[in-house]
Amino acid sequence: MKASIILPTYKEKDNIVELIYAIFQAIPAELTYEVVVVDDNSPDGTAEAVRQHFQDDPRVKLFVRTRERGLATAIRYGIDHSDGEILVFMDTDFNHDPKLLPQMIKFLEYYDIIIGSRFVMAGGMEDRFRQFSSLIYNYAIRLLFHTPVHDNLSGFFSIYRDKLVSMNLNQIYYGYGDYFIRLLMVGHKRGYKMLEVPVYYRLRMHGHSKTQFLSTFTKYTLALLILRLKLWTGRMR
Ligand SMILES: Nc1nc2c(ncn2[C@@H]2O[C@H](COP(=O)(O)OP(=O)(O)O)[C@@H](O)[C@H]2O)c(=O)[nH]1
Ligand SMILES: [Mg+2]
Repeated sequence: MKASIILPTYKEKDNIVELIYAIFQAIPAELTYEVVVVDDNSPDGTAEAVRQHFQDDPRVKLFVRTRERGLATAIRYGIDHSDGEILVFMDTDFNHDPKLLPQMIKFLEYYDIIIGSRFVMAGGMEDRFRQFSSLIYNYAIRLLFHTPVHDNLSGFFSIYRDKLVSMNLNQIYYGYGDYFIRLLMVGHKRGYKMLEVPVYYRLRMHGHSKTQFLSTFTKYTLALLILRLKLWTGRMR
């Protein structure tokens, strides 16, 4: 069994190399894996940093997209250009702790999707404002969709490739982090068993968040309403 760790990057020059080494450290020795970086031609030289350190390392694949930019389509690109039977998706700013990788892979024996979650016991965020706003937003999502998932905005998750690609990915992978809400709701509708493991987001050490509060809030809310309609009318399954 092989795992592909998919890492979308935009302006993560000072995080990505350290993160990849941390992933090497964290992954169980007996597992075959690849690290797939999908960089959207970051102007800070993220791709160059990856090349410098891992050019000759067969475990690391680097893709640089020049025609398109966007988190969800970058992740989709990573799915299409990787070959592990197990897929794990992570942010590259150390919000998503690589030490959780063994659990996220192991528990797939028992569940369909493993989610790194801030809102189950021992999870959380050093940034208290974002923790609070995400918590409230997740309550709204749970009310609107009757889903039991506590962190629908996580984006840190693992799944078997065949279970993911059996979904209609074109209906899911567009926009920003809202793709994850769509993915979970389709999974929930299909009866996928999900497990949330606690993750604690430390503050970003390097680089900047690409999320702007007000515009993200508006975009996600619109995305949620459209998703609600599509699920009601049976246009998403
Ligand atoms: N390839 C790619 N990655 C992106 C893009 N926007 C954000 N990312 C990556 O997505 C992850 C989450 O982004 P981040 O800025 O930390 O957003 P936040 O976690 O919502 O504050 C990080 O690994 C970013 O480098 C993008 O347009 N293209
Ligand atoms: Mg982040």
